[in-house]
Amino acid sequence: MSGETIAAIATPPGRGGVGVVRLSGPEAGAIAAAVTAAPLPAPRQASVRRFLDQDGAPIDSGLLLWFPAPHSFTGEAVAELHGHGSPIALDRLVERLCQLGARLARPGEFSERAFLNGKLDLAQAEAIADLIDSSSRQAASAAVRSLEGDFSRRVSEVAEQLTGLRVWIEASIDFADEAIELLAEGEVAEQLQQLGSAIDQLAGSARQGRLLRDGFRIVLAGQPNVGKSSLLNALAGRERAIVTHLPGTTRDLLHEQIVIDGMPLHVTDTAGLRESDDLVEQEGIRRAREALAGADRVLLLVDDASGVGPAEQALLEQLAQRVPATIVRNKIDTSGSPPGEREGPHGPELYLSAHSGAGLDTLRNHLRRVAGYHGGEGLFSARRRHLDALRRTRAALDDAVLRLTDSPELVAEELRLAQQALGEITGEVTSDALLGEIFSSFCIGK
Ligand SMILES: Nc1nc2c(ncn2[C@@H]2O[C@H](COP(=O)(O)OP(=O)(O)OP(=O)(O)O)[C@@H](O)[C@H]2O)c(=O)[nH]1
Ligand SMILES: [Mg+2]
Repeated sequence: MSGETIAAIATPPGRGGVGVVRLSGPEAGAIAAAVTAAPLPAPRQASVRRFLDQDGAPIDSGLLLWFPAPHSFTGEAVAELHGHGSPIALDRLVERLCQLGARLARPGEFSERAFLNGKLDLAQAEAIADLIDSSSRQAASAAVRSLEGDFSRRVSEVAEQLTGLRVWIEASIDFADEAIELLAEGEVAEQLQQLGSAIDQLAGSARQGRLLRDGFRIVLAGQPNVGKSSLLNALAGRERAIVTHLPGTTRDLLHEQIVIDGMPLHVTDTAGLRESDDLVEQEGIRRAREALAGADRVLLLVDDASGVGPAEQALLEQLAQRVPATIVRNKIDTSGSPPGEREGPHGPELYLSAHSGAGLDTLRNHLRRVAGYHGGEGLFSARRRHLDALRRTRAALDDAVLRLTDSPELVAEELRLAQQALGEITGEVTSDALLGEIFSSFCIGK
């Protein structure tokens, strides 16, 4: 537990009805009593107080809440000062608290202390940040579920099974000959397989959760004038991008966030790909190619009347190994093709019209499907870090299976690695670097 008392404004910057300042640490009670020049109120009961400057003049007035340790968010002594949402008054109040012995909190420091004091595990602490940053209702409820421990519980269940198996194998190492027989009997193999599928299930849910949190990145690409910007506007439901009949209208990358059934989608519109002498356009095309490389999926637009030509084929070949692509045949309102999804020589092709909106629903369903999104019900939020830990857990289990014919010591070692990787999710196993990385991305006052 830290000896320092920290202070920060907990409400968002700007003006509002109420502004909250939090204090946490051993001196929180003394500092709160000093700034109000009054005794502390009864624990967890709101009392009206004036918040005073060094001369005893009021900075603001409001409610004081007092949470003696360990019954607080951080597990330390905490005081909350609920004043008015005036940025000036709140700044002055924090300044005064620092004069009285507190110091400014670093980003995420309240949550970090809550984690270090065992009030939350790491996945729950991350879920607080994910709830605050969530960009759809489904993402918000998934984050709440993680915050309430749904994800951590499922991780712990698997971790317990893993511990059971480890104990058993490590105990049997002492009776070496029998241990090898035990391993060979197939029961261990079966348990390892069960654990493997439990991890796979967990990873499946976590992937959905990560999708809700981070979204799916699509890049619209194609030759000039095929209707990339028009499609961006149609998906966004507003005139986000400039559309003209002139080829080469879009130069810069344009980003737009849209939500399909709760799944956030980051859509990037790009400059039409062609040979150009124009310096600005050349740079736009360079950026377009860069954006393509970072996409989860590329929508390659063509005019339905012309279809896929050599330029598109060349691009598909370049992408082939790295980024999956869907061909979108736009402008069916002039070509006369019916809307919908049909299999073409280069994979699925979507027939639609950015103008009339025909076929847009098929596109939305297609995007849900290729993102692997099954709807937000019952999900918990998860991060890339969690998926990575699950992947390493799974790899160690696979290695353990390979070692079965080898030696029980090596099986035991792989299981230890598996458990360690799993423990990183909830924070049983952590490094200072990892904690620093996680909590520094939080905002101040959280
Ligand atoms: N008939 C018809 N015209 C379309 C459709 N979509 C786009 N257009 C027209 O095609 C022209 C080019 O549209 P944009 O959306 O600017 O095309 P772009 O691919 O963004 O073009 P660049 O930015 O130059 O690469 C405009 O005149 C649009 O009105 C469509 O579905 N049907
Ligand atoms: Mg454009």
